Amino acid sequence: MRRPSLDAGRLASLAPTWRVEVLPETTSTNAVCAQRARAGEPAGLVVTTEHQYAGRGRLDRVWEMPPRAALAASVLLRPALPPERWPWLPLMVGVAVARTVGGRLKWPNDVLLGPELKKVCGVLVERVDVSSGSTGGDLGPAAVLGIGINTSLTPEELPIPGATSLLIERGEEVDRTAVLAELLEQIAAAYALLEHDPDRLATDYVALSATLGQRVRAELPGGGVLAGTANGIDEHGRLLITGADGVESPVGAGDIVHLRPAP
Ligand code: BT5
Repeated sequence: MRRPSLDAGRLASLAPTWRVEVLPETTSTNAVCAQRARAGEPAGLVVTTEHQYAGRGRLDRVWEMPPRAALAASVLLRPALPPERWPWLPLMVGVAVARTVGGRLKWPNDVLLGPELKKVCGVLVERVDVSSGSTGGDLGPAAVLGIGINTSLTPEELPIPGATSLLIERGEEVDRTAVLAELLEQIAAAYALLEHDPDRLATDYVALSATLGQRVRAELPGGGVLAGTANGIDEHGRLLITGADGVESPVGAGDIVHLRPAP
């Protein structure tokens, strides 16, 4: 199978908005990007690679991708957002990726594709606080937006049965450079909404959600489980789940399992 390298020349044309660096291989683009943020790198850096061999998921899980068969990218922002709007950053990235690949969102930001709504993309957003006095201190906190998109994995290469790739769903070769360029455009657009029109971003998020209206099980970070109907997103980006007892609980972190549509 043809698996071309990323086209660094084409990506260079996205400057000055985005400064894209293509690494031949690396542990984790998020780790590299966070390190650069700590060293004082301004917003707009994008780290991507042909081969990410120690990719990270949420909660210390691993993110796997064969060389050149997937896109791993980390985008550095220095959001000047009020603190209560930071939790919307991961949802904002979900909107941008869903638009890029034509997918739908499982809360908070897994991007699902195809008739069986399988996972084509995972997002890991990390905040980097830099103490004042160090190189990047006066730049304010950074957000590293880590995005992993399965572009041309074959069925045999999928790490879990619930995963899919653009190649599998579209049945045609995927140009990773074009996907990254479109993704960065969509991130710029969604981030502008988060800054200037957060209500509109929330409306867009809801329209792309595959979770709302579903019966779900939330597996909470502390080990608890909450079952019910997902029926809203609150102003902090939390998923609102109404249990059988009619009590509505906001969930701010955890894994959501879709059970079936609510009656
Ligand atoms: C995520 O975690 O979905 C966030 C993944 C973020 C990866 C990007 S790649 C660029 C940047 N640099 C990094 O180091 N990370 C970011 P989570 O929801 O915890 O899902 C992780 C789980 O998804 C794993 O435990 C596997 O079950 C599954 N998984 C691993 N690789 C996958 C893949 N390629 N496609 C679909 N599922 C995968």
